[in-house]
Amino acid sequence: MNRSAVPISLLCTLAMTAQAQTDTDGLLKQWASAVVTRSSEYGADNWGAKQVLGEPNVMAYGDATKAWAAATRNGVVQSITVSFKTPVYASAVLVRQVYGNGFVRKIFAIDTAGKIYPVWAGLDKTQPNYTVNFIATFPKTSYLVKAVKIVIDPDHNKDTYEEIDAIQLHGTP
Ligand SMILES: [Ca+2]
Repeated sequence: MNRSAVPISLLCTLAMTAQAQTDTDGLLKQWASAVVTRSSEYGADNWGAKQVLGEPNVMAYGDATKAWAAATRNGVVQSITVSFKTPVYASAVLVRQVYGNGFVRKIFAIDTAGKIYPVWAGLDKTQPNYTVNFIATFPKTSYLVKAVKIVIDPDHNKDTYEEIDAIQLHGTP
């Protein structure tokens, strides 16, 4: 087909599937599609948990209405749990940090039956002043992952909220 003759209907299909992409090695990368639960949120709309859904839309470091922020700046451990359209054998989780960077402490994977597994814990060395796609990798799960829970340290930066713009799950269907 002549490249200039790609039908509009196909272009629309491509646009609609931008939420997920598959590498040549079969690795599916999906942005979060629904909020399962969250410990708290600063607002129902701006800074709400739903702001982590879909593709990144915060392009500058700093306090961002289009990112999730907890209700309190410091003092209470916070978490957010999001689900994905296609269950996968997961090998990594991307957490896009846009304020107070360096705050991810634990990640849990949740299988299609709702069972929760710890998959990552450690030192998040993400630096501030830039938006950063922090990627936590782990051995590929033996079970299909439907959702992930991200636990953050709200005291990582006492002067800021710790804010997440987007969450992506990597794995093979
Ligand atoms: Ca803080």
